[in-house]
Amino acid sequence: MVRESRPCWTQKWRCLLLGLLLVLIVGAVAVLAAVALARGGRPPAELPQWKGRGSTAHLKEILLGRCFAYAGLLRPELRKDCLKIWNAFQNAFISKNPCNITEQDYQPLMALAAHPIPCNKTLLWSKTNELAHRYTKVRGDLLTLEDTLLGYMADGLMWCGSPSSPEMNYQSCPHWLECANNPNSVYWKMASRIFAEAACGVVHVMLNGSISQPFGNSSIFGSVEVHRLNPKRVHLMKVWVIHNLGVQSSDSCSKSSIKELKSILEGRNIGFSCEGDHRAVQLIQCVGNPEEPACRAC
Ligand code: N1C
Repeated sequence: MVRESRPCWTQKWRCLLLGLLLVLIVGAVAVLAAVALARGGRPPAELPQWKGRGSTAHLKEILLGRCFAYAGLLRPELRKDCLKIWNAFQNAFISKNPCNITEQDYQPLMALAAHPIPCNKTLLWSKTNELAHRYTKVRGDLLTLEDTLLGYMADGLMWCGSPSSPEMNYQSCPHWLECANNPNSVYWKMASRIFAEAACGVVHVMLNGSISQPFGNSSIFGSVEVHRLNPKRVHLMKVWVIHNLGVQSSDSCSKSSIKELKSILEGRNIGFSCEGDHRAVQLIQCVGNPEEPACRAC
């Protein structure tokens, strides 16, 4: 009897231990899966594949760094809370469909980051991104959107999320041809609208005379900013049409697209003036190309 009961006990212990081990393994797997799910840790392959480039690496660090640099060093009098601004920024698009972003999503961010812009200082631009910003850095008499907190923080960055994850999508983001209401386009359209609405006095715009349509009515300048200037506050738009150096500059102010801009402005009761190759801008172009014939004259 004793001999028979020993193996039976050993077997029972073995069964018990095996069962316990099984319970532990299943438990550990369940805990790991729960943690992964809570972190949204889905493998990257499950994120949708868009045609545009993905969110900028280290987006949070860059955006926060820029915010602290702007609000802490350049304009400390604005007293902005960069951590709150970052939270409002990410809440606009994280865990959301990147083709379905609305101005409402960005409303809290825009309210937190807004600050006044002095009259007669607004410089708008279209297809002259680099030159317009070189001009404002050198001259310091006009301000672009990138000289405000909203433009300064987001300049050159890309961002988007996904409804299936609380993380940024670093793989890809929708190209504007895939869907117009993507986080990037909605941001720039909204920030540009607010910037234009705040303008007063004389507003300048730098357009590219070396392309067939210096004024494009589907650009942000042509579709948003021109229509959002307040005629009660803005009385004149000074248009600068700039050509690439070395290209025979035609009389760009009489191009049909500039005439279209003139008629939109006059229809809105805003004055219009136009100048080809504004001298101060040309001199900035010449700094990089002193050998160009157009530059030798000076
Ligand atoms: O479409 P655009 O130019 O006419 O937009 C330019 C216009 C400027 O006056 C700015 O106030 O709209 C504002 N703006 C920016 O400040 C800006 N910075 C970076 C609009 N877009 C801006 N970007 C990016 O460049 C953004 O990704 C957007 O789609 C482009 C538009 O450049 P564009 O076609 O030369």
